Amino acid sequence: MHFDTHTTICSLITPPGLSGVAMIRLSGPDAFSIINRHLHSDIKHKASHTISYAVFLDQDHPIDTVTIFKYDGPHSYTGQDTIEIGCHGGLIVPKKIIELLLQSGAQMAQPGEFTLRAFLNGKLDLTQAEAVNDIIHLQSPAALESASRQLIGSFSKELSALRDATERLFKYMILDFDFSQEDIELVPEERLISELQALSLTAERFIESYETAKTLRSGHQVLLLGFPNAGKSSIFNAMLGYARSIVSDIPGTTRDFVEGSMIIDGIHFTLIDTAGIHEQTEDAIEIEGIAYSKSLIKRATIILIINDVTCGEQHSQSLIDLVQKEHQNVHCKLVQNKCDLIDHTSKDLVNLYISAKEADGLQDIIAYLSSMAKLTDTHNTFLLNERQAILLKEYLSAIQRALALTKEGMTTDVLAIELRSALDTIGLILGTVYTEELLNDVFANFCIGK
Ligand SMILES: Nc1nc2c(ncn2[C@@H]2O[C@H](COP(=O)(O)OP(=O)(O)O)[C@@H](O)[C@H]2O)c(=O)[nH]1
Ligand SMILES: [Mg+2]
Repeated sequence: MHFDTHTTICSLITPPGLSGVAMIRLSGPDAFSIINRHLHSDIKHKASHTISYAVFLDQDHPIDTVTIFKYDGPHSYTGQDTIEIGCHGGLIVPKKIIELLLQSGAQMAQPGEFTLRAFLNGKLDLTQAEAVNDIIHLQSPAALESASRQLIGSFSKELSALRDATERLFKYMILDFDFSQEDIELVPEERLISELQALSLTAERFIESYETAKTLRSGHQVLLLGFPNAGKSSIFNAMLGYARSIVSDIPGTTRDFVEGSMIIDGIHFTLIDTAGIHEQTEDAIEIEGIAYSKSLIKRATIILIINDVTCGEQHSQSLIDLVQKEHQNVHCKLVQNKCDLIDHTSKDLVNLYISAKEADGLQDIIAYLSSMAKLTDTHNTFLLNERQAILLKEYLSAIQRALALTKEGMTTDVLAIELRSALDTIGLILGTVYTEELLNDVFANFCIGK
């Protein structure tokens, strides 16, 4: 990652390929002089935040008719002088324009570099920069509310409030220690305890929302698990409404796994069709598939155990036992399939009774998944990521250590050390304290042009 902001960088900011219009961004101290080399008129005289029509030139040769968006720094995304060129899309024109901008002194932007500059120039804090990437990669419509709240800075605001409260207490402790030589106690112990408890509660509330954020971010992984021939692939296909998997009556046809996506109640569900679990198989490829099924059990958030009801309702009990052994916290539902072949008078309310062949009961599976989607509170959640959650846990540990020390009657100078480290973790979340390594980690997942 380049931390030097003195260069002028450019890249395509829309997806490459056939499109009516493509956008190219050019940002940095020489943005205006570089674009000037390709226009008839001087862009420097144009007012900021205006759009003009122009012909983009290679020497005197016209390349394309374009629109030029001008932003004077610091009033731009990156905080630097910025030009956005709207040219015609396709494979040739945007590439040619970028080539010419590079020849005129621009450098190719690295993935995330525009947002890195926005961060370095104080336009965004680190949680907002992370939200930019989140918004681009969202899979669940229900996650948009949390991501956009983070983008406009609501999460930063709450974190800053937590930081300010921690800092106030920290300053009291320093003062208190100075006065303690004169036997004056500035902060009574009960007040200290109640303030530390309040900080700890706020941090706990944030950390709790991480679990919800994980679901919002990645959706649910729904594993279809069952013995060969139980009808997993048939259910998978019926649910996705189109044939993605090979359906056959030879046991063990699905050798690998196939994924399909669906959105239910705003939450993204990845449906995973696996190879059947069949311990006696001689077939090496299938054995590999089985080992993979076991590893998929660990990754799943929901497991549908597909049972061929003609083999008996209890036929898949060993699979339920296996799931419970491998992954205790997973939501697991038994689906009795091939109900068209039996007279199922013994239907109960806990299991699902369906026929993939006759597409009967599929709505019950969808209703079950929908009930899982509704467990996710989409309105009161920040889209915490793993980095933020880890740092918040460190914050919480420091506050809890301070709390324990207070109860042991430790002097405030010792408590202040814990509060100092708590403050540092919030600084790392917001990016007021950072290292190049931290920024590399955060921006490594960005796409080019962002
Ligand atoms: N009668 C009936 N046959 C089914 C049903 N579901 C699947 N099958 C049949 O059972 C066989 C195995 O299905 P498949 O989906 O490949 O099973 P998998 O090995 O679990 O993926 C195929 O011949 C399907 O047509 C069902 O609900 N009723
Ligand atoms: Mg199959």
